[in-house]
Amino acid sequence: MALGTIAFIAMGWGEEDEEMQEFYIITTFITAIAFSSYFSMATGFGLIEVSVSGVAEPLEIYWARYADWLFTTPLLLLDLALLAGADRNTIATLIGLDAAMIITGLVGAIATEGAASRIAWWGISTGFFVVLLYFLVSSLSGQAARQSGDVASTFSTLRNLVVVLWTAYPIVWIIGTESTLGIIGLTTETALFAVLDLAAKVGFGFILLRSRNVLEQATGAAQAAD
Ligand code: RET
Repeated sequence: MALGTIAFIAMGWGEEDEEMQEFYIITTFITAIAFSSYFSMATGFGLIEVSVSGVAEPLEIYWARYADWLFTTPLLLLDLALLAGADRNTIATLIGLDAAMIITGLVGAIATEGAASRIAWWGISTGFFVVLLYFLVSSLSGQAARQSGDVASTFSTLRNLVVVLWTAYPIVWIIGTESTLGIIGLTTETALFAVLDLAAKVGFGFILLRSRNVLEQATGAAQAAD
């Protein structure tokens, strides 16, 4: 995450156009926030023990993930929305659904009332997620289709990446230790989240920022719409 942050700063260095700068600033913050979150988890600050009624062993919960996701997932959506030239209402709806998804997911992770209530919170969070995906593939994709060919095609690549990678998160959660099902252990779960986070943030950032031409066209289109 630190290397990604440095790379994105370097890629945006010397960019004079304010609208173009937005993409670099947003993407740099995404990995910088994740770096801080991983540092807190690596040093033990980001970890708590949660005793769940009816479950013998206390669960080890990395709450710092949720703090990271609460800020970084809206920023990822904002990057996508700016690329699509989306209107304010679409952006606000996506970010609202996303925040609801992460906050209810956090509640599920720290709930102590029993395994069933934790899984119920997972269900609520997944409900928000499904509606979020619906807006991504309907409204947002519809708005992106009005952009130039290159922008629309980068948008589709990134949108597909988001749909596939983000869908893995609730699956890892439910088969992992948070749900108390523990089909996979904490080490495997931690490794999976790390790989997903790297792909969804650093991989996403490189695809978005690799073509100056695409960003220029996207911001030009945004100006015309204004
Ligand atoms: C949780 C809890 C259970 C239900 C759902 C979840 C979704 C999480 C997602 C996270 C995405 C994170 C990203 C991070 C950084 O790159 C919170 C696991 C639906 C979609 C993309």
